[in-house]
Amino acid sequence: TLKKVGSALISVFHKDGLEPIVKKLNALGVQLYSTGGTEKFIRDLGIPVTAVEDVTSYPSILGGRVKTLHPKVFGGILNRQDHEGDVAQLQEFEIPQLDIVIVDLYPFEKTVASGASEQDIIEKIDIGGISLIRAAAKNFKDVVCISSMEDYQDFLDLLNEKNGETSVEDRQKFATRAFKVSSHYDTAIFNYFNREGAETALKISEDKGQVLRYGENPHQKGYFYGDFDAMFTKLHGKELSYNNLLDVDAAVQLMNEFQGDDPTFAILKHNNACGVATRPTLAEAYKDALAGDPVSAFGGILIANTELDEHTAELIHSLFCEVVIAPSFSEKAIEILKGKKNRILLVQKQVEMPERIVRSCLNGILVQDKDSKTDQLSDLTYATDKKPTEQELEDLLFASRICKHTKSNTIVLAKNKQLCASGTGQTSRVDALNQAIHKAGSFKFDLEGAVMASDAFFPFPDCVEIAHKSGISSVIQPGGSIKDQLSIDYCNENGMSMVMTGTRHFKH
Ligand code: 93A
Repeated sequence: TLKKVGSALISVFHKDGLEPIVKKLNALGVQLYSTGGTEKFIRDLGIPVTAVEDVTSYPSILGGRVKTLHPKVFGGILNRQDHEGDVAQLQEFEIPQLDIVIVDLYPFEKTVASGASEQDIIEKIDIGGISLIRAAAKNFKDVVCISSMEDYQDFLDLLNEKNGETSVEDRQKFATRAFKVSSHYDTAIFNYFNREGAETALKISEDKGQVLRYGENPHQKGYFYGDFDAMFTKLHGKELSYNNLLDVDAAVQLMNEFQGDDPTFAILKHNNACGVATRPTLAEAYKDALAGDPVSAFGGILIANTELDEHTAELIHSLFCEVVIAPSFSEKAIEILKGKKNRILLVQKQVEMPERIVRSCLNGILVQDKDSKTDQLSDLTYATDKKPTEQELEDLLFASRICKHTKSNTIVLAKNKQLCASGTGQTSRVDALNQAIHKAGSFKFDLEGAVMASDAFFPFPDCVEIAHKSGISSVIQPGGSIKDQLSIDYCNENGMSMVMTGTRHFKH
């Protein structure tokens, strides 16, 4: 059921691209109605057009704010052509039937983006045009609705193709686009009005947060929102900075993986572990954690999973470090560590951390569940012919726990429950591995028999090849790459073992 068009109301902001349509409609004998500027544009083309004012017998008023908002216009669009009552009322009130509505709205978004004044922006909220679009689209059974200049060409093609006729499917397609235009338009207006709301969602009120000396850098303001005292008792030292707090967070999250283990000591810098070791005594654990990277340890954050004793305190004392965290400190240890005025000593009273992680993103926030999965022996599947030895298994799980708390992409190398080195926050996994191997070499680690943990799967077998050449004998990784088999084959051919955890531990 094709429908011939007989009349069109045209009211467009952008006149460019309109000329061929107007000419085509005129050639088809379509009666044109139009508003101020558009009417002039059409008339200047030498094409007959009727001003909307002549239909409504009303001038455009309020500086153009009301030009098409009139029952004679909307009656012409919204009437149902197969409805007796509607047809009769059209006659009664002398309302012209409108078969096509062509609108291109005031450019609201562009005006906002241009940095125009509020008054200019408000004036660009199209009322009449959006109403014409919604009315014509609602009545798509009878009316064609062209809702933006982007649709001019499609409409022209249709007019040419079907010689001015349209099917209800054609009209519904344009109506769908029209409601897309109107919803997008109103969303843009909402976003403009709600800009304060969006800002307040992130706004930091100085009275509620703890004012920090500064943010990540001295020229940035910084605040902490939380109950630090509920988690820690501060025994000594200067005020914690923004970066200290981030490091303390990273340290606590990491050491929570080692609760109940043998004495374990970790040293962190810039939120990543640069030394970790588990040993029969805390002093040994500290020594071997420090050996992991004595250079990075300078100015680091230190954390222990058991009471910090006098002997360990003596060893720590010669190191310049920002913060020392432990579940408790012996009297003697406190005395020793207080020997440096600024050194911050924290007793960690509470182990539990929130289950949700929040961070700012674009103009809002991102929220996610905490990564609370710690890889266990029972999670492992053995991918290679060769199985890891007991020692390797312990090291694999040790390395995987550190890996989980290191910035992605990361590779962690460990041996005898000591962190040998890691590659942190690299843009490729190979870079992370090479960084780790290089670091381990510079601190004289023998990687023969060391293990490698990866936070995510290996997309290619390159990492296991490089690892093998450095003496690494066993690998732990989530698995799940379509090319897993290539890495597994390489391990099999070269006497390496590999276990899969099934769990990725990205940390961005
Ligand atoms: O200010 S409006 O919201 N009031 C109206 O009644 C109205 N009718 C059409 N703006 C209105 N329009 C818009 O005017 C159209 O959406 C189009 O963008 C523009 C075309 O005006 P002119 O033909 O005078 O250039």
